[in-house]
Order: sequence, then C-alpha cells, then structure tokens
Amino acid sequence: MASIVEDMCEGELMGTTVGRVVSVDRGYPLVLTDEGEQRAQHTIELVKNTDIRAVVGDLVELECPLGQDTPLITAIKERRNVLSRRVLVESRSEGSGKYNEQILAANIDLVFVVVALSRQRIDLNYLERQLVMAHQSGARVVIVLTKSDAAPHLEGDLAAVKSIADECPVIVTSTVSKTGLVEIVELVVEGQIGVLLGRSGVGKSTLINELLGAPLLQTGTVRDKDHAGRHTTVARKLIYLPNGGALIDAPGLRSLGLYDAADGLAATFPEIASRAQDCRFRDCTHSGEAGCAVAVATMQGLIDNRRLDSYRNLAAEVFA
Ligand SMILES: Nc1nc2c(ncn2[C@@H]2O[C@H](COP(=O)(O)OP(=O)(O)OP(=O)(O)O)[C@@H](O)[C@H]2O)c(=O)[nH]1
Ligand SMILES: [Zn+2]
Repeated sequence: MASIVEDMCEGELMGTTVGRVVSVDRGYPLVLTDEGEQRAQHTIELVKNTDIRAVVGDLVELECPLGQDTPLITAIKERRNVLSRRVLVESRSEGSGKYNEQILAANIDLVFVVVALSRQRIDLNYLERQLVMAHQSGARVVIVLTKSDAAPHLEGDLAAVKSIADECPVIVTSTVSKTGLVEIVELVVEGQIGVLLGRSGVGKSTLINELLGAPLLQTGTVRDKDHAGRHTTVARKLIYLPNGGALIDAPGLRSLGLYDAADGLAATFPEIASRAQDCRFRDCTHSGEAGCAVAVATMQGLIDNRRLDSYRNLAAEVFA
C-alpha cells in the first residue's frame, strides 16, 4: 500500500484521480482507484462548516500533493441516490439530542432487504420498516429470505412476505444447501452496487463470503435463545464480486429510524397511499378523522388491520 501512495506522490502535484469509497475507517475513507485501495482524507475546504463526508459507494476526486502521504479527497461527485436512516445526535450545547440523517451508502442500484427464516415467524412490521427505508433510496428493492435449510415454515413465511410485497422479487437462500446464490449474483451485474440491509445475524456476511468463494468477512454465531446476532461486522464495506458487481455489507444496524421517508412509505403501502388521497383532510392520520377514505376501505375489508397499524406507526415517525 505504501508503494502505491509513494508512486502517486512522485513528482509534482499529480493529476486528479477518481475513485470509489469502499469503506470508512474512523473517519478515513478507503478509496479504490486503478492503483488499488488507498486510505484518504478529506481536504479541510471540503468539510469546513458542513456535515458532508464521503460514504461507502461515493465517487470521489483524489489528489496527492507533494510531501503528503495520504491522498486528499477534493470533491465528492454528486450522488445518484442514498440509503439513509435517522439517528439521534447528542447536542452538547443544548443538552438534548436532535435527529439527523445518516447516509449508509450512496449510488446504489439494489437494496437487498435480508430477513432470516427460522422457527419464529417473520416479523412483518419490521420487514415493512426495512422496506420503507429501502424504497426511499429509489433503488430496486429485492427481499432475501436466508437460512432456508433451517426453516420449518418456509411456505407460510413466503406467502406472508408475498402478501405484503407482491411487487418485490423474493429470493430464498441458504449458504448450507447453496440455494438462491446464483439468483443474487445475476441481479448484481457488472458495474452495479447492491446493499444488504438486515438485522445482525441474518447471514449477510456469510452470504457475501459464499458469493466470493472466500471467507473475506468475519461471521458470527447467533445466540440460541433469541436468535439475535452478535454484531460481528463492524464497518460497512463494499466488496467486488468476481463478475464485477459489488455488494455492500451494512452490519446489523441496531435501529432503523426513518428519515424523510414519505415516498418509501407510499411505495411500501400502496393500498393505503392510494386511498389516502381521498381522505377529507390532506394530513389525515387515518386514526378516526371524519371523511377518512382509508377507514372506509379498512371497514370494507380492503385494507388489512395489521397493515394499517404498521403504516400508522411508521407514518407517525416519518411525519413527526
Ligand atoms: N443454517 C444456516 N445458518 C446460516 C446461514 N447463513 C448464515 N448462517 C449462520 O448465521 C450466523 C450469522 O451469520 P452472519 O453472516 O455473521 O450474519 P450477519 O447478518 O452478517 O451479522 P452482522 O455482521 O452482525 O450484521 C452464523 O453463525 C452463520 O453461520 C444459512 O444459510 N443457514
Ligand atoms: Zn384518512
């Protein structure tokens, strides 16, 4: 790695190179260029007075001034789209917190919403939260149901998932029986970037390792009692597959707060969003207001009660 940096720094100021951010390690983006991966840092001008920082998936311009070991990121190319969540930021001055957007990845073509099959039935409310976030990115959304080798309710779970997201492709996988792996690779064609979004322990890293044919990512064991993972992956990392496509492993995010996700909400609940247009009040929350078209449709059995509750719960967060 040192020799790459030395080569780049040879002579006067080298020209600008463009690279892809493949991970961010303690604030330092790791950037892939034709010369390999290099640890880089933002120029002061770029980050002064802004929260803007390079994230995984970003295309950045790099320069390496004479006498400087670490290449400098002088610009972040305009992002095609982002996958983001809402995080609570402690504010020292005000003594309280405020919500901010945290961009998890940029310039993505696919979001794989990953859910593990198990003895327990799928948590549809949580799946809907993941779908809102995924749809909000504007990327193509694919649901991946992992661990089919240990799935006593496969048929029922699959039917439940299809009943709430019939427009989304669903891929059932197992790294034990090698099921569904080809289907995933076929979606992430050369030049495309997919993100794996799922709870800790659902098998994201194992899946990527299997697709690579090499144990690049550390994987964890799942606690038997509650099937929760141990958050083995520490940083988001973009990994190139042999076919030239790339996958970003987003480690088990403990919270999936929704940030500015009205479009994602409408895309996840089309049967509610379409009827909400006929509600008397534009800001109707469908919680008993007069002239609520969603309530009428629910009474007619056209909207499922659980779906409406889930929608209201997520909408309260989105429109807070
Ligand atoms: N039976 C079975 N177990 C699997 C499968 N895929 C992964 N596992 C197991 O599930 C556990 C968690 O897998 P990981 O790949 O570490 O999960 P992860 O989603 O990357 O977790 P984080 O990195 O914490 O977000 C490991 O013990 C894997 O061996 C599968 O297809 N079948
Ligand atoms: Zn209404």
